[in-house]
Amino acid sequence: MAFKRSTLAALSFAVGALALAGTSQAAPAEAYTAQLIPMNTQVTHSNTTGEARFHVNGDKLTIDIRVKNAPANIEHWQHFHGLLTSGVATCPTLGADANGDRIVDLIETEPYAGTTMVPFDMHPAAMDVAHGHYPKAAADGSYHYRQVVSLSGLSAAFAKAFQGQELNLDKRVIFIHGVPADTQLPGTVQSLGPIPASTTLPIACGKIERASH
Ligand SMILES: [Cu+2]
Repeated sequence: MAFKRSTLAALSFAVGALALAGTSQAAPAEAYTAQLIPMNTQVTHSNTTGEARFHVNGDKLTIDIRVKNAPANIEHWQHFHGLLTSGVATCPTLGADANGDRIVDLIETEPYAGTTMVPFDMHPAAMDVAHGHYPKAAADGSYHYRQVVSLSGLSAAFAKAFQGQELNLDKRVIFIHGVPADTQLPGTVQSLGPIPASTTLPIACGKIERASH
């Protein structure tokens, strides 16, 4: 009797495991990546690079961002930005420098990349761009940010903030921002409201593309 019961238990466990394996194979996993390219290197005096990866599995969205050669020992704001129309955002080049100060500031990115949308801070779905806690670069200028969020939760918060729009990651760009607060920036460098230009200065940008996996 005891033997039979444990055999049955083992069998049902095996069937359960098979069903689980089948489910995960059938789930439409989606992946996106962005290669981060440096911006405003004459201010940062370094080439800030890196990679962002997004992986969707069921309701789980995993956001994984690795950055190298960012200004060290400071927090770096990071978000995806996008257009409020259905258009596709692009990373601005030096041609975006409308006022000729040779710096592409946050406001000058808007015609290309649109508006700040989702913060990659500790609570992306809270959508609190200005008060979030962002990752801090180590002494060598590197950091690794990883968050797993509910896709439905983030999508709902996003739709509420942006007139029913969908996340549409492959229409967005990711920006890494921030130089030390004591950086001497020309007065022509614009920022968002009362936020210092050193906090919002873009230092890297990457177009988010759909990846096969
Ligand atoms: Cu941003």
